[in-house]
Amino acid sequence: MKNVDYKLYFIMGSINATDPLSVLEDALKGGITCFQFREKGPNALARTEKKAFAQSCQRLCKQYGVPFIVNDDVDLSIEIGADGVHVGQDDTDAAFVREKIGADKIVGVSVHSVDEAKAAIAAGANYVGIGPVYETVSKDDAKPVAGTVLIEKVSTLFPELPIVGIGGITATNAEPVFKAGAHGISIISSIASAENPEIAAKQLKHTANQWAVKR
Ligand code: TZP
Repeated sequence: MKNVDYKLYFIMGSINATDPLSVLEDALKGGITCFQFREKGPNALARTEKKAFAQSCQRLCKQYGVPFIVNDDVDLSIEIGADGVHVGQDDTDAAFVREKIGADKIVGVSVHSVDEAKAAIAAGANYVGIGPVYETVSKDDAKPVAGTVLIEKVSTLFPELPIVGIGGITATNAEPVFKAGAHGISIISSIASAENPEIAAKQLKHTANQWAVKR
């Protein structure tokens, strides 16, 4: 799992769509390159239901050859053999995640400062998420809108570190995110809430292909 393509990184949980599995399949058909299973919030699934839903998402991702990353739940990721784990600053410690899931899995960390990016690298992160770039409707406790300044700083300091921008990103506002140095864009609503998620993903992929720097 070393050469992961983070260009179009879709994130979704059961609360983000009325028919989440069909949205995921449409997103996969539309060309997403990475998927994060993010089962969070007051109405999120738990225990056996969460595991069953995760496995259904994982099966679809496997079918399309797309990495399947679990948000925060290290035990679930190990239990089902996920490709990696993504953690925020208030979640499980990234170094602990790395130790538990092993060197060949993906560890992603959300960061909000250069120091947090440095700490993520030291903990063994494969990529960092930076945002919210724009206003988001998908995270109640999101930090204030940050624009692309931190993406630019972190990509200048650590040119080898894959960065994904997150928060309110659409096909029409993604260009500055790539121009700031991001390898990819992380998306919930502009795919999950789209009238046609497959077309939405295709449009985002087209934009990403246009602006992502060939590395
Ligand atoms: N972290 C920062 S913003 C955000 C997360 C999980 C939500 C992104 O969702 P959307 O709908 O693409 O703004």
